[in-house]
Amino acid sequence: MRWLASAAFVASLTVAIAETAQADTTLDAVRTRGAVRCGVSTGLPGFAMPDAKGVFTGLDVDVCRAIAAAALGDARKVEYVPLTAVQRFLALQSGEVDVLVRNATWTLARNAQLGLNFVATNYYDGQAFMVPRRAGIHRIAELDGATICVQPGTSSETVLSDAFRRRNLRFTPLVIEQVNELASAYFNGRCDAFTSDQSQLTGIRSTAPDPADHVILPEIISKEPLSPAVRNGDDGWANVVRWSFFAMLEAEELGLDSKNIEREARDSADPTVQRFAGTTGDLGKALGLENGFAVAIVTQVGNYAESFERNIAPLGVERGVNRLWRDGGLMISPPFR
Ligand SMILES: N[C@@H](CCC(=O)N[C@@H](CS)C(=O)NCC(=O)O)C(=O)O
Repeated sequence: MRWLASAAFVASLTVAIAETAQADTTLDAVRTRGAVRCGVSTGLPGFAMPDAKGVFTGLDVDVCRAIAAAALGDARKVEYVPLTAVQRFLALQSGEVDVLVRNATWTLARNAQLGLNFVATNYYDGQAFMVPRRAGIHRIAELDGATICVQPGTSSETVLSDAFRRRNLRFTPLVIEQVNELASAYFNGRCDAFTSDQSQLTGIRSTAPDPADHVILPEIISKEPLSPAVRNGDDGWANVVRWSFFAMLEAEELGLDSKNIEREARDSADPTVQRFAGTTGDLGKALGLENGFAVAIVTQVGNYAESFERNIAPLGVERGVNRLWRDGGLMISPPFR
């Protein structure tokens, strides 16, 4: 019995030593590599979309860039790894990406069963339905018996079946993993409706031959707080990701943006701005970063409002609940002190 106990102890010690020898926090690995590996959507307007040259832009992409600005001083040092909904969590668990910023809903099961740490909601969304305008459908109740396009591996699948069961409605799902193929199936009339988070429907509608041919029904059937995620077990890295995003929110709240941040960092007499900019205190150092990490983020990426205006507003989506808390929205950064 004693021998067994000590053998188990030695075994666990060996594992612990081996892990320490690998050294490695995700931040160390990112520094050694010289780039942040960021898991993003394969192509979703507003959130993560490659242009003809393969250059990604979007609200989620800006979080990847903020992390790179914080960790490496350069927002361009990101390797984008496009992932479908089915692939995304495995890619994070296996270490293929350092962080997943892919309109992923923060849920209990993903947190606890998949071992993922959701760090901060960067967009509050909710699930909705898109239908062809000519179908003349105005309410979910009119979708009884419909064929519904939905991407596999998403919370949209479960929310859809719950919503229909609750209403005693029937439906046939049409599931296709690649979002562009799923969108074509819907645009070609293979399903009566497309369901996903409202912002994503707006993004997909913008790729229609004529976006005005499609309407998004006003009923919202779920809450979908979309959040960047990291693996459990590396709290230091979770903090880097979390505070990189919060820096974008805090900058907006403090009235700092990409145009005035350098001047304010130099001249401001406001102690809150000075601490945020790292000209006083050691907040960056506490995260294992440069004290000026927030300045790097705001200079290179901008504040949350700038990112929203650049990426989401062009789709015709309003700030709504994604306004700052002081403007009546849900977006709040904990204090930088
Ligand atoms: N927020 C939901 C849905 C996320 C999702 O994957 N939505 C689809 C919309 S159809 C998407 O973004 N697809 C983009 C892609 O596969 O690249 C979740 O976390 O499960």
